[in-house]
Amino acid sequence: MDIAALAQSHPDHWRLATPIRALALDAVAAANSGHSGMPMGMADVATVLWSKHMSFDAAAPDWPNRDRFILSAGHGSMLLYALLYLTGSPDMTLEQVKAFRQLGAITAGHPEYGHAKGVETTTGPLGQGIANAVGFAMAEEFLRAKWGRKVIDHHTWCIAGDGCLMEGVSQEAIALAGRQELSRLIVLWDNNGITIDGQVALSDRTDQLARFAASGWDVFACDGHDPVEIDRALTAAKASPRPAMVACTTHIALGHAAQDTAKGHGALTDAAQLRAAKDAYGWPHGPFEIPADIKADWEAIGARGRAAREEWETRFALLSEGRQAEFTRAFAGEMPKKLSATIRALKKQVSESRPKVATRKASEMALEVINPILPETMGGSADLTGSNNTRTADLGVFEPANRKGRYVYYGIREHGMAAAMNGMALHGGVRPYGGTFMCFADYARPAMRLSALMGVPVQYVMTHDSIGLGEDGPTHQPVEHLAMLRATPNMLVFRPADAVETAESWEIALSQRSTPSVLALSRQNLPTVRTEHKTKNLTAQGAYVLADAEGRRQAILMATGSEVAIAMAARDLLQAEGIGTRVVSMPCWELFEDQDEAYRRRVLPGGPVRVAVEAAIRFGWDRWLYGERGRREKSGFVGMHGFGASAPEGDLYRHFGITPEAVAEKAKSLL
Ligand SMILES: Cc1ncc(C[n+]2csc(CCOP(=O)(O)OP(=O)(O)O)c2C)c(N)n1
Ligand SMILES: [Mg+2]
Repeated sequence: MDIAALAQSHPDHWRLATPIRALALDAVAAANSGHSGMPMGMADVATVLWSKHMSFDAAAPDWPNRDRFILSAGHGSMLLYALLYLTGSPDMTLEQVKAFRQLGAITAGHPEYGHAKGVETTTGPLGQGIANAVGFAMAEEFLRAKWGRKVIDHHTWCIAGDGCLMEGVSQEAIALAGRQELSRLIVLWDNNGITIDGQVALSDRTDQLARFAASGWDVFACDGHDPVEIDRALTAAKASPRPAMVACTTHIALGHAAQDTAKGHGALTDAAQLRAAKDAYGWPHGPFEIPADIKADWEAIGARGRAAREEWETRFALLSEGRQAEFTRAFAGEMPKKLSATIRALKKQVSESRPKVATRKASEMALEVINPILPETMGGSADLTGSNNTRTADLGVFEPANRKGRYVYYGIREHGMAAAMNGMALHGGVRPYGGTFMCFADYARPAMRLSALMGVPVQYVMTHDSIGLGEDGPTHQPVEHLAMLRATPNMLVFRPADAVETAESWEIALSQRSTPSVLALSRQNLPTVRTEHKTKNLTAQGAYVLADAEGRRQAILMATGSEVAIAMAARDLLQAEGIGTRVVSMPCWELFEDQDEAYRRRVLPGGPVRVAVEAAIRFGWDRWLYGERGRREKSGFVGMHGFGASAPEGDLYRHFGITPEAVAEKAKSLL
C-alpha cells in the first residue's frame, strides 16, 4: 500500500482522516489495550460518511430525526470516539479520549449506550449492532409513516466487520431487512480479510455480496481508501430502493508495520512502530495533538446539520400542541395516564368473571386493552403468533405496503427479533414487545442480555413456560430458564398466576423506562386465584399474601405462576387437617427484593415451615427458603430436578410429583 500516493491523491480528505487514525493509535497506546487496526482501516469510509452523507448536528446528539450511526464492529470504538470528539459532540472531550478504557470514563472499551452521547447502542458482541440497525430502520419506517416525512425522515448507517457477518444473528437480521425492504438502512462492510485468528479465508469463503443480494439487498463495492469511490458508493446506496450493503475493501491497521495482518487487529503499542506509522501519514504532531485548523474543519462538519435540525424544530413547533405532547411522551417512554385505569377495569372484570384461561391468553386480553391506548407499541412473534397470543385486533401488519402496521412477523428468528427490538426501543418513539416459547430464550439470550445491560424497556412475551406445555416434551419445556433470567441483572421476570396478575405484570413492565421484562406465561389453563378485586397492583410488591393461615400459622407455601393454584389446593388439604397455612404468590422476585425489610418480614415471617413450589429447578429458591428468616431444616422444595418429558400435562405434574398432595406431604414432613 503506497501511503504517500494516497495522501497526495486526495490531500483534503487525507487531512481529515489522519487524525482519526492518530487518535486511535494514541488512545490505545495510552490504555495499553484496545483495537487500533479497525479505526485505522475504516477512517476513510467514516470520514466520507460523516462529512458528506450523514445528517446530524454534533451539538444536538438527541435530535430525534438525526441519522443513526451504529458501529457494529464495536471493538473499533476509537473510530466512534474520535469522530465524536472531532465533530464537537458536547460530552466527548479530549480528556475523555485520553481516558479511553479507564474507570468512570465515557470512553468504554466497547461503545456503551448511556455513556457518551452519540453512542446509539452498545456493541462489542459481534453481530448485535447490525441486528440492532435493522430495528432502528424499522422504527424509522414506522414513525415516518405515522408522523410524516416532516417529522421523521432519516437513514440508519452501520459499520460491520467480518466477524459481524460471520455471526449467525447477522443472517436473521439481513433476511428480515431484505423482506421488509428497509431502503434507509445502509451497511458498510469493513472488508479487510482479517480477523483475530488470521485471514478470513481460514474459516470462511462466503460471497458476501451474493449473500446479501440473495436476501433482497442492493449491493455495492468500493476501495475503502479512495474517497471518490466511497462517495460514489454511498450516494448509490442511499438512492437504492432496498437495504444496501457496501463492501469497502480496506487494509486493517493501514500504514502500520502490522498492516494486513491479524496482529493489526489488536493493540498496537510499540512506540517506534507507532511513530513510523504517523511518519508515513505525514503526521508530525505529538500524542493527542490535533492542529486547531483541522479541529475547526471537523467542527464545521459537526455543525453541517445545524440548519436542518433548526428547520426540523420549526416544523415540529407547527404541529398541534397535542401531537407535540404525544410525540414527546412516546420518545420519553412515558405511559399515558389512561393505562392504570384501563388495567384496573380489566382486573375488576376478570376477578368477577373468574375465567379459567392460560396466562398467555390472559396476556392477549391485556394487550387487547393496552394496544388501543398505547399507539407506540409494536408487537410481534418469532413465528408463534397463535401460540404466544401477541397479535391483537387493531394492530395491522408492518410490511412495505403498510408501514403503519404495528405487528411484525419476525419469522423463526428469536435472536434477530430480540436484537431488532433493542434497536426499535433505542430509536425511540416505539415500544416493542415480542414473543417466543420460553425455552427459546436461549436463542434470544445475547440480545436479551444487552436489553438489560443497556437498560432498554423491551418486553419479552415467553409462553409455554414449564412442563405444563405437555406433549411437546423436554426440548420445549424450560426448567433452568427462570433461574437464568432471574440471574440477569436489571431484568424483571414476571411469572403471573392468573389473568389478574398478568394484567398487573403488563402494567408494571410497560411503566419501566430502563428495565426490560420477561413475562413467563403458561400454555395450560389456570383458575383465577385473585377472586377479590383490589385496585392496588399487588404484583408491584413482587410477592404478597394471597391466602392467609386460618388458625395458628404453621406453614408458608411460596409459589409462582401455574403452581400458585397447586399451592392453594395444598393449603386446603393442610387446613382440613388443622394446619394453618399461608400461601404467598411471588410473581416477580426482583420487585420483592426491592421491598423494605418490614414488608418482606410481614410476608415471610420467621417460624412456620416453608415450601416453595415451582415447575422449574430449585436454583435461586434457597434465597427465600433459607434467607429471609427461613431455616434449612424447616424448608422444602417441590419442583423439577432435571429435564421434563413428553406426555399430557396432567400426567407430567403427577409424574414429577408437583401436586397438592405432594406439597401438603412435604409441609407436614417438616412440621
Ligand atoms: C460474539 C463475539 N465473539 C467474539 C468476540 C471477540 N472478537 C472481537 S473482535 C473479533 C474478530 C473480529 O473480526 P473482524 O470483524 O474482521 O474485525 P477486524 O479484525 O477486521 O477488526 C473477535 C473474535 C466478540 N467481540 N464477540
Ligand atoms: Mg476483519
